[in-house]
Amino acid sequence: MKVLVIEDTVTSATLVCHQLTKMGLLTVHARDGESGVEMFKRDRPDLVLLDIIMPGMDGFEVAHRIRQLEQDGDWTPIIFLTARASENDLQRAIEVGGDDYLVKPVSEVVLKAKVNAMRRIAQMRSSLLVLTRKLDDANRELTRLSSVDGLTGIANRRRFDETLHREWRRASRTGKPLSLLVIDVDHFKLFNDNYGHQVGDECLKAVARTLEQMLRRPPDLVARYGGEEFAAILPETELDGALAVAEAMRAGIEGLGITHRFSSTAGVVTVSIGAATMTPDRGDEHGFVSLLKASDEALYRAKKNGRNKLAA
Ligand code: GH3
Ligand code: MG
Ligand code: MG
Ligand code: MG
Ligand code: MG
Repeated sequence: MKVLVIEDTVTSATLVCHQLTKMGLLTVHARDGESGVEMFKRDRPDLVLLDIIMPGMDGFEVAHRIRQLEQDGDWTPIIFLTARASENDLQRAIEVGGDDYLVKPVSEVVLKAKVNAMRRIAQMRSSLLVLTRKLDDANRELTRLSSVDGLTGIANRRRFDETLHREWRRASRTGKPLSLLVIDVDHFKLFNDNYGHQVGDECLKAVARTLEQMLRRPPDLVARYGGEEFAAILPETELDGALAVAEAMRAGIEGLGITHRFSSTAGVVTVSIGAATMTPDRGDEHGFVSLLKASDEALYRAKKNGRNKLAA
């Protein structure tokens, strides 16, 4: 711990520095306010002992400057040294940012008590800062986890719902079309029943990764909607564009070549995709339900058409 003593009277400074050194503390001494501020900048001490009456810049001004030099979250304890504790002086000492005061000549016992008290406060304060930082990190992680699907790592249903609401509202302001894809793995019950749930899980992860790779623009989002069903939100996208993304997804999943001998489609895992596009009316904030319904109905048609298909 480094202590900066700013005191113009040499005898008083020498005594205080001697006492501090005996306590095992490192001391630096400045003989006037100006050099005190400079030393503060250079040495960044852990504690400042500050005389009030000095030629040139007095202790009040020095304390004020030190508080201005501190960055957000910094705090260096300042203990004033005063010849007589007048109420006026103490009042000002507090106003300019002082934390405590010592009456000269400084008693070794009182000095020790006050330095230790400041040290304890500083330690508690830095523990608190560390804790606050950890809490912030934990909070961020919780926020992230609350929007991520645990199995596949892509967006979860909650994030999907929030995004759909938001994008629908945005589209209702901008008058731009909003497209939705609902993607369902074909005969996935048969896949699970024959290859096992664990292989099924691995399959879902691969499907999710591939679907995400097929997105084209930053605002596009694909989420695990539930079970073996996924959904993609494509803002400012016409049906043509949505179908192009859907076809890339369909072909991409088929191209993974995950064997599924029990599927009626291609001998590999495939998906069926329902697409719908709507341009919300101005001020229509809740019509996204009809967009979901239209995509679901399209998905049903894709399934009926033989699976591994798109429908709109
Ligand atoms: P369809 O082609 O008509 O969609 O048939 P399907 O078998 O895929 O549809 P169904 O809805 O009958 O079955 C879905 C299956 O998906 C049921 C369940 O075993 C499986 N499933 C849902 N969630 C998970 C999961 O998290 N992991 C695994 N391994 N399987 C899941
Ligand atoms: Mg003085
Ligand atoms: Mg299915
Ligand atoms: Mg089904
Ligand atoms: Mg399903």
